[in-house]
Amino acid sequence: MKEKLDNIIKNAQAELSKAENTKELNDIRQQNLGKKGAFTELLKSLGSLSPDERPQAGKIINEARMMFENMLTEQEKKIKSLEKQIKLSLETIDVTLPGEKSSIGSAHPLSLVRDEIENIFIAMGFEIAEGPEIELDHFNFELLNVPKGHPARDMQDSFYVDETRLLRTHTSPVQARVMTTQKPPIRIICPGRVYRFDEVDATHSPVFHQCEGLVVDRGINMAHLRGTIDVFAKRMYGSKVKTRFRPSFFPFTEPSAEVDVSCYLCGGEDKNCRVCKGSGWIEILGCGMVNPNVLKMCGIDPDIYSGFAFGMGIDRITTSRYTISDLRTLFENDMRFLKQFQGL
Ligand code: 2NL
Repeated sequence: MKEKLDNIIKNAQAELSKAENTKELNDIRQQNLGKKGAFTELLKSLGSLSPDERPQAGKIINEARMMFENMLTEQEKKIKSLEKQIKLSLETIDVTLPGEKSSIGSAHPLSLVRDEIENIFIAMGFEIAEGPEIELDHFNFELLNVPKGHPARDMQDSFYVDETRLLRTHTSPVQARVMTTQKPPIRIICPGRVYRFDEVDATHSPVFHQCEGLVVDRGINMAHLRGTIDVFAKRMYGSKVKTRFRPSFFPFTEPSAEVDVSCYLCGGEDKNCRVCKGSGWIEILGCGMVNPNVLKMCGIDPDIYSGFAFGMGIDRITTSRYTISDLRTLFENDMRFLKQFQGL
């Protein structure tokens, strides 16, 4: 018995030292401890011994088995660590390899034009004001002298969210909010997204962008409006351009005007000019003196204060500035289009 055990141990030791991976190790485990394993067979053979020999024999078999199990555990540790090392060496990361270059985006043409407009007015002492795109009809219409029943409030023209709220149809409500919460002097511009019920085509979109402006102080008159707009036009389109005011109508201003700038491309010289279509003038904005009713409704005394306001469409300025023939390209986010503005 002793001899048999010594043999098993010697054998196992030899096999274990040759084992190179977990599979081989498991085979050796099976060969010795499995159902037909060496130790199992020996334990079975105990039955053929006499009762007084059995305890002693069982004891040495178990001791030998424990020895085997210890050897197995030792070898298992070695193999596991070896296998781990191999796995790691295969997974090595070369930290000196150059990284993957992530492409830097570019400003959207609408943002480029908005920034240009903002910078011109900031230089004249204006501040930028912002407000919600879902607006109360109180700020969007009521305070701006557009009473219930006015055609602009029709469901056909505006996106209503419920009875009292809609997607703002202009950025004027931002200015109305400022007038109700701040004391003059007020000098602000309000760029932002606005919404009107419109079919989409090359020149119309239900989502578009505006920049409005508002000045309220003591003694503000039409000359201030004229001068401010003229400086804006010259900084935006070049120092050579002239501006002209034509009478117009807006419910929130009185008197009101539309402003044209002399053609920055042909100066009125080209009958076939693609920018001014040969007229020599390009309409750029609408404006006027803030209607005293509007001042009053916003909590400003029209006997003390007066103001001027203006509004322009950013989308149309953008399409003419960059010769974009279809407005829709501004909203499609096609990278082939947007990449052309990289670095501008
Ligand atoms: C246009 C014309 C305009 C205004 C906007 C305004 C705002 C307040 C009070 C008075 Cl809070 N007026 N805004 C005034 C005149 C014209 O926009 O053609 N926009 C694209």
